[in-house]
This record gives sequence, C-alpha cells and structure tokens, in this order.
Amino acid sequence: MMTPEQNFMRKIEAEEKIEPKDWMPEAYRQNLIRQISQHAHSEVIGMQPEGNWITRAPSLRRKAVLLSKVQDEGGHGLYLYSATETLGVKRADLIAAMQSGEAKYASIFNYPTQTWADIGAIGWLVDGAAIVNQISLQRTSYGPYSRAMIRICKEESFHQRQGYELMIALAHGSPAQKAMAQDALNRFYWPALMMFGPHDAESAHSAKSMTWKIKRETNDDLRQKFIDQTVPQIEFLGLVHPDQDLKWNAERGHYDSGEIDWKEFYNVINGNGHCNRQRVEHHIRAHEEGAWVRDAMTAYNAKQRAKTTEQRQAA
Ligand code: FAQ
Repeated sequence: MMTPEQNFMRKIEAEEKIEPKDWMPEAYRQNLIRQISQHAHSEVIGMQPEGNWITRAPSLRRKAVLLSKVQDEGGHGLYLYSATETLGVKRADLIAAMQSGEAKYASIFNYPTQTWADIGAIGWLVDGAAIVNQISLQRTSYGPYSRAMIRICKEESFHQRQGYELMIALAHGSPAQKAMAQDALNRFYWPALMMFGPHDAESAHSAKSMTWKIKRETNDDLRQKFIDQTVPQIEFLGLVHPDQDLKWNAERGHYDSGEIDWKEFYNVINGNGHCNRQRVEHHIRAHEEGAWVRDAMTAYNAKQRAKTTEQRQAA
C-alpha cells in the first residue's frame, strides 16, 4: 500500500495530471495558488498599458486588433482565476491580496507605454516572453493550469505576431518611425528578460516547483531560449540590439548576454516601479465601479435557483 504522498509522487513521475479532488501536499497546493493567481493578476493588470492606446490607435484595423487583444488578456485572467479557485480559494480573496500588495503580478506591467511603438514592442517581446514560459507550462503537473495554458498559448501566438507585424511596419517605415521602434525596443528589451524571474540560484520557489513539475524549465533556461530567438528577429527588423555584450558562444550553442539590472528588478517587484501605484489604483477603481455587475449577477443566480426549487416542488 502506498501512502497518499507516495501515490502523489508516483503520478508526478508518471506524468499523470493532478486533478482538483486528488490528494496533494499542502505546500504543493499553496505554491500553485501563489503562482497561478499571480499569473491571473498579471493578465488582468497587463490590460492597462495597452488599453492606454486603444483610443489613439492610428487606424481602424489597428484599433480593432488591439481592442480584441486586450479583451483576450482579460479572458486569460478569468481562466486562470477559475483554475486557482479549483484549489479551494475564493477569487475575492485573491483579488484583495493583489490590491493590498501582498500578491505580486508581472513586473513588466509597471512600465509606461509612451509611444505607439510600445504597443508593437509589448506584443512582440512581452507576449513573446510570456509564450516561451507558457509553452513550457502546458506540461505543468496540475490539470486545470495545464489546460488553461494550452488554450492561452493559442491566443498568445496571435498576440505575438500582431506585435511583430506592427514593429515591421514601423522599422521599415520613415526614419522617425524607425527611431520610434528602436526606442521601444531599447526600453522593453531588458524588462522583458526580467519576466523570467531571478537567476536560478536566487529563485526561492524553483527547486520545489521543478520537483513537483509545476515548472518544467528553469527561469534561466527559459530566458536563454527567449534571448536566442529574439536575435534574428531584431536583425530582420534592421534594429540595433540593446545588449552591447551579446555574443554568440559556439561552445554552448547559445548567445552570452549582458547582466540584467537586478536592482531595478527588485525595486519594481517590491512596488516601486514607474507605474505600480497607478496600476493598482486603477484596478481598485475599476473593481469598485463593477460591483453593481457582480451584485446583479449574484441576485439573478439566486432568483434562478429559487425558481428551479419552486418548479421542482410543484412537480
Ligand atoms: N515579476 O522563486 P521565483 C503575460 C517573484 S503573462 C513579478 O523565481 P517563481 C501575458 C515571484 O513571484 C506574464 N514578480 O518565483 C500578457 C516570487 O515572489 P513571491 C506572467 C516576480 O514563481 C502579455 C519571487 O519573485 N506570467 O505577460 C517576477 O518560481 C501582454 C521569487 O521568484 C506568469 O506569471 C516578475 N517578473 O518563478 C498579458 C507565468 N519574477 O511569490 C497582458 C507563470 C519573479 O515569493 C499583456 N509564472 N517574481 O512573493 C511563472 O512561470 C513563475 O511564477 C515566474 C517566477 C517564472 C514568473
């Protein structure tokens, strides 16, 4: 006879998914709640930097694409909150933790979107980095998270392409447009690398998350993939790579790169980035303004339930 813990590890090793009603160690559950809810918060807060440009998109086509992309991000947040709720937590508590600063969201969304080229850079680099991570998370050990990732990755690849297509238009446009594209690349490249988290040696959760197959690849390995795939994309755009120390390493078969500004990273994740306060304040305001929708839905559901009970009793 196996203990529940042994059976859990057997499933993990056999690549079987852990489902909501299965026995799981409390630390596994807590780690998933932390990671999936922070992922959900990132998707929802991530609507703000791009939402900032919907009214200023330069054409109807660009506006329709951006509007639909931002809506998709909201949808991703909803799948991920639902996946987190299967672990026995309430969405309202998760949102309260984000609003109070107790729970984090991706550092990248605390940078401002200053020009239209930033919208291209976000789709290309931010969604691009998110996909590298999320493709790996499609194989995560927790069933609901894995299934959410499969669905989200399909949409993210459209997001990445629309961003790159926008960058191509600018980089191959007038000198002023090309300069705008270069400036957006310069400002978003390093924060995109920070999305993968601290170096493996500094990563508090990685060891456990790798053993439990919550994470399938480490922060540094995923970051390296992104660095390698971005080099030919920058070349195709005809832009200058922002990393002066970037060098092909034939022995490793990868690019060596310059060091990330970790002081900036920790500053941003600890609440002191350019837009941290603004992002959370906006979320609180939008959440309060939407209270009537949640109340109306709760009242409607209660009425429907009462009606069904009445009909059953009458039958
Ligand atoms: N920003 O021990 P680790 C998107 C925190 S989706 C903020 O290495 P872990 C789509 C970390 O939470 C982007 N905090 O942590 C989109 C932990 O803090 P805690 C979101 C960060 O979990 C595009 C502490 O540092 N994607 O962009 C960051 O093992 C466009 C120690 O770090 C995901 O969330 C950071 N960059 O690895 C939407 C993917 N890095 O909890 C709209 C799922 C680290 O102890 C527009 N998440 N921290 O207080 C993951 O893969 C992992 O959670 C990592 C971090 C890799 C992010």
